[in-house]
Amino acid sequence: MNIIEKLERNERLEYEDAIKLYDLDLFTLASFANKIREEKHGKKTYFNINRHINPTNICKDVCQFCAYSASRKNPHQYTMSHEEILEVVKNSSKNNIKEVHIVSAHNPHTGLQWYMDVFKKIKENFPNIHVKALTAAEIHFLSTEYNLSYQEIIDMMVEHGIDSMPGGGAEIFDEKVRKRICGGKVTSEQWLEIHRLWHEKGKKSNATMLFGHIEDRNHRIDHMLRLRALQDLTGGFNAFIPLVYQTENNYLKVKEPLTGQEILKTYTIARILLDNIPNIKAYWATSTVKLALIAQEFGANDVDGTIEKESIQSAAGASSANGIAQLEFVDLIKNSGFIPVERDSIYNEIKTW
Ligand code: V47
Repeated sequence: MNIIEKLERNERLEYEDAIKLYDLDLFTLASFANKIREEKHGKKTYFNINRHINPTNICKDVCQFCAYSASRKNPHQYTMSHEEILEVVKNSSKNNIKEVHIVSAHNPHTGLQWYMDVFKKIKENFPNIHVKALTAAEIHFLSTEYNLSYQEIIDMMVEHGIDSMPGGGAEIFDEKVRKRICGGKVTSEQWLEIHRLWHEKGKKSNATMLFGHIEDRNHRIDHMLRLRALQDLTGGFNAFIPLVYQTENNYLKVKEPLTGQEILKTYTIARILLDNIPNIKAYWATSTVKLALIAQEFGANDVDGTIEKESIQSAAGASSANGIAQLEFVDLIKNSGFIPVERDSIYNEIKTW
């Protein structure tokens, strides 16, 4: 049976078939991806009202793609105090945020409690704000730095009020590529193991994939299939987020950035392959707002949040430093023919705009 017949029958594709998907033309892929999107979500597009906080940029690891961490390329080191972080949350709470998304570098100088206690303080002061924090890469760093098991760190996270985990640190799972772009930090197996343990606690998380650097199409397929395999076991991933690689101010030189067509193909393929992950997020900070809106026709049903302040991708050239206004977001989704639905962090619907 050829691949089109398998797609028509909605059959689950394994690696040997899946690597043929990129050879299909974009609109063939889109017709299948959009059908699945419409079956699952109709014309709804989810977004949330949130605030990103990146409390420190001092990092023990050196990822070649990173422009955010303090380094020769970015000499401005900073570490926020808990008071500063709480002040940010207080100000953002006036904008009706429902979530803080807190991700740091791997700072060996602060101590474990600096990482953990701030979550408790946020929960005590703002019990209704969802805390999405600590990537698997941070958990691995804290575990090795402070000689604790992943399980112990995860138990602490729950005790300190973390509600869900963001999907960062996944990059590309292929071991050879990973060694070149971020050798030394959490391995692919460890990333998956940490999310498995988090899901076993009954908690939800997201999964990302950084693409458009030195990986090839087959590495992306392999990445998605490893996520699908874990999701079969746990069901704990809410969303898959392909992050488009931003090229500036880092050590990884990429001659040809991805075309819009290749990015859209990747959304369609994610929607087709990840039959068990409900939401495909076109994270506007890396795709651009315009492409995120177009991606709604190519399998994506989520465009992430208002963000307010973004430091990781904007350091590498993305135009997301100041987030996006709530009402602008709503208008853009509406004007592109979709229904903007504000969601909470675990995809309960809050308001249809
Ligand atoms: O893991 C670093 C990426 C990630 C670059 O879970 C870069 O809802 C592009 O994971 N170009 C952190 N990306 C951000 C992240 C995230 C973002 C939004 C929502 C969620 C979620 C998670 O940022 C890192 C890394 O892959 N990153 N440098 C760059 N040059």
